[in-house]
Amino acid sequence: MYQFEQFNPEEFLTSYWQKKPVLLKGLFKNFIDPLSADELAGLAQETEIESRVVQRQDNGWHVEHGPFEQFEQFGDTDWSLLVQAVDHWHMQSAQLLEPFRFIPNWRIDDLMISFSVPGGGVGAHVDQYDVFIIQGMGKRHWKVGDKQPLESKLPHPDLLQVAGFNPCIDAVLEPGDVLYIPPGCPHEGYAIEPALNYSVGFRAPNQQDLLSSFADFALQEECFKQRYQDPQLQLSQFAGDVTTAEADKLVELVKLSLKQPQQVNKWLGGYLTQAKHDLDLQLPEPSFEVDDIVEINQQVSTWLRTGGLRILTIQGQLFINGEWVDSQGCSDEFIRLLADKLDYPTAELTEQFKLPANLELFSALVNEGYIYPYE
Ligand code: AKG
Repeated sequence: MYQFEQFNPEEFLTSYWQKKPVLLKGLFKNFIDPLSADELAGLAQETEIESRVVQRQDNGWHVEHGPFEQFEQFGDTDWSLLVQAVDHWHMQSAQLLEPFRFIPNWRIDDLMISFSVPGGGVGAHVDQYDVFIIQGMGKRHWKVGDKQPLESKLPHPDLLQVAGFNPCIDAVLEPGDVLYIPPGCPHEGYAIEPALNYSVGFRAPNQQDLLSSFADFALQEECFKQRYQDPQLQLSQFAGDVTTAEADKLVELVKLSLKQPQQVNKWLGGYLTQAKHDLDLQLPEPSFEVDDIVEINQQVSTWLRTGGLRILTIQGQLFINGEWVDSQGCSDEFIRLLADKLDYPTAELTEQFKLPANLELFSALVNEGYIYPYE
């Protein structure tokens, strides 16, 4: 179980979150890596897991995408292996996200893990999202700047970097140190000795993301079909003109679709629970009957949510993995338990299973591979 040393989340949110970068020295005391460099390399062998190697060479930068069979070809210096969404595949690594849940679950995206040999790094760059970078094994020299005018560079088609920047943090990170970097702040890190780094990434959709997803929802659900009408149309002098009043009415029609809370919540719930990377669904074979669930609940100590699976509520409605889920008849505490926790202790479930609707929904989720028993 990972815990912060002396950290005040309220103070952090007020002073730093989305405002300025900060080095949180020794945020984890006696930090133990949840996996080894070899285990990370093993994950990078899998086709479902997104990975890449970024290498600095005399004549520029080289990027190669996984899966990787071996790494000898990259040599002893100047490269990093980066593996995306490790929390979906490696339970102990997923535990690293837990202390960051003072930020709502829907904002947390995934855990990217990098292994760097000395000199390894991805170069100076800017992210559009907040990130906490945890230093695991080894030491890495990091520089981070406040937002500033920056010149972009594309030394390789898959590598967007920025030219030199003025750092406000310039430090060698040791195991357990954490950097917080708001969106738009340039940063770069080079390993001094073989190093593991953990990037806790966040989601923050932009207008384009939201609008395109809302349009997809409208098409899929065949809703928002109200049409423009103008029974009071007046004669106009200019056949080629759209009047301000007409333009306002058209925009109003768009806004009207956003004023239907039931539909809007359904869209948002589906959108915000969509996984951006594959999930390692724990499908039981054959599927369980309700009675099996009760029996298993007596045999194990807890059940776990599949890594990276997103469960959220919006105004009491439950959404899981991009879908609205019918939770009629379930208790509020049970729904809160499902959405707020990532592990479900059997003692609490025994209590919740007294209500048949709770047990039925839980069984359905287990049979979807969303929740699985853990010793
Ligand atoms: C990031 O997550 O934005 C980073 O810069 C980390 C890259 C790395 O670990 O090499």
